[in-house]
Amino acid sequence: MKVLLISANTERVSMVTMPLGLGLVCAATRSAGHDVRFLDLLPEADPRAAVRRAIEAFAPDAIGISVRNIDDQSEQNPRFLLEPVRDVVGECRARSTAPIVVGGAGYSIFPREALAFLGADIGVAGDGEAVFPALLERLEAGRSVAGLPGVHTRDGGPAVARAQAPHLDALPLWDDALVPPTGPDEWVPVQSRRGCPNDCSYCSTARIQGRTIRRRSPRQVVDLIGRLARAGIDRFYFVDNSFNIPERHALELCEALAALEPRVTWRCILYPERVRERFVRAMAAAGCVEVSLGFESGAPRILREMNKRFTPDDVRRTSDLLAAHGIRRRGFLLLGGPGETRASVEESLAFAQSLGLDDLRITIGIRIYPGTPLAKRAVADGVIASEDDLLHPAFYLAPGLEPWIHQRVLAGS
Ligand code: B12
Repeated sequence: MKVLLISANTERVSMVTMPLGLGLVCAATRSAGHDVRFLDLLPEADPRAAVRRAIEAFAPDAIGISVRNIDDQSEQNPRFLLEPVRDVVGECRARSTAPIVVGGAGYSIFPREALAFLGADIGVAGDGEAVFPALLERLEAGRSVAGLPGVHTRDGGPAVARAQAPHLDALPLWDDALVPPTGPDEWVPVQSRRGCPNDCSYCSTARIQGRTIRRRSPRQVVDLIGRLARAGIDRFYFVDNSFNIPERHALELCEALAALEPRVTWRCILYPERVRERFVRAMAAAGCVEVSLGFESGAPRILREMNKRFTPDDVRRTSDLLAAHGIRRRGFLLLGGPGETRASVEESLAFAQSLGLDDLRITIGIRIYPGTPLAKRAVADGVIASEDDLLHPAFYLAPGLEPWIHQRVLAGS
C-alpha cells in the first residue's frame, strides 16, 4: 500500500521535539513492505498546503497522523492544540478518500473523544509499531479492523484497551525519515523504556504507555546513539519517563555510553527517589549534562497528596549530588493541587529557592486527565462535572489561592 505518515505537531514550546514515535511506526510500516512517505509539519510555513502537495504527489491508499499534544497545559492561557490537527485531517479528507488513522501520546489519553473531535476513521491507543501494519493488512484485504489491540473506530472501542509490546527489542529503533534538528537547543530523542509504575495522582502516562516498565536492551540503544554520533549528532534526550527506574538498566546504559567514541552529551528526567552517589557519578561519566527534576512540591503533605514516593530531603540530596558532579538541574514545581494552601506554596517556593537550581519552571494549576485520582478529586470538589470528558483542558486549582498565587509566583521569579 502507499502510506502517507504525517506528524501534525507544530509546537515549539519548551523545546523543538522530533516525531520519534511516528518515525518508529514508519520503520515498522516499511518493514512490512509498504511504500511510505513521511511528512513532518513542524518546519512547514503552511501545513495545510504541505499536506495538499504530499497527497497530490503521492496519492496514498492510507494516511496515518501522529497526535502528540492535546494542549499546552497552561491554566492561565490554555491553548487547545487539536484544532490545527483537525484542519490537517480535514485537508486529507478533502483531497483523498484514503482511510485516516490517528495515534500518538496525546491521542492515547483520549482515544474515543479525540477520534470524534478530529473526524478521523480509526485511532490507535498505545504503541503503534505492531498494530499499524496489522491494521493496514486488514484494510488492504477489505477486512474489519475491529478487535486489534488499542484500535478504536467510530463504531466502537477496542477489545484490548491499549497496544503494548511486552519488550522493545523486537521493535524498530530509528528511521532515516527522522531529520535530526541542528539548532542550539535541540536534542535528539532516544527511548530505552516505556511504561511508568509511579502512579503520580495527576499523571496521564499510564494511559499512554501502561504501568509496567518495558525495556530495550541498553546495547541496542547505545549502538543507535553511536551510529548517530558518528554521523555528527552529539546531543540526546532520553524520553524515558524516569531515567533511573529501574536503576540497574540505567547503570548499564551509563556504562556503555561512557565507553562510546565519539562522546555524546545527554539530558534525562529523574525521579528523585533513592538516587545514589555511585549512580550520579556514572551518569556524569556517561555524558549527562542536564537533569529534569519534576519534584513538583517542597511540602511533604502535598508530595503525599500527589502520591510521590520521595520527600524534600530526597530531592535535596539528589539535587546536591547532581550539582557536585557538574550536572545542570532543571527543577519543576506544580502548584495549586489538592490541599495546597498559601503556606504550602510558600514552603515550596522557599524549598526550590534553597536548592540553587540552574533553572526552575513553575506551573500553576494541574491539568486534569481522565481516570486519574486527581480527576476523582476534582469531581468530588465540584471543579469538574463527572461527565466532563476533559479533552478540552480543565485544571485543578485549590480554592483560596487565586488571584494571590499568580502575583506571588510572578514576584518570586
Ligand atoms: C519526553 C517528553 C517531553 C520532552 C521532549 C524531549 C524531546 N527531545 O523530544 C519535553 C520535556 C521537552 C516535553 C515537552 C512538552 N511536552 Co511532553 N512528553 C514527553 C513524554 C514523557 C514522552 C514523549 C516521547 O518522546 N515518547 C516516545 C515515542 C517513541 O512515543 P510516542 O510519541 O508516544 O509514539 C508511540 C505511540 O504513541 C504511537 N504513535 C505515535 N504516532 C502515531 C501515529 C499513528 C498513525 C499511530 C497508529 C501510532 C502512533 O506509536 C509510537 C511508537 O510506539 C510524554 C509522556 C509519555 N509518556 O508519552 C510527554 C507528553 C507527550 N508531553 C506533553 C506535553 C503537554 C508537553 C508540552 C506541551 C509541555 C509544555 N507546556 O512545555 C511540551 C511540548 C513540546 C513540543 N514542542 O511539542 C503531554 C501531551 C498531552 C497533552 N496534554 O497535550 C504528554 C503526553 C505528557 C502528559 N502530560 O500527559 N515533553
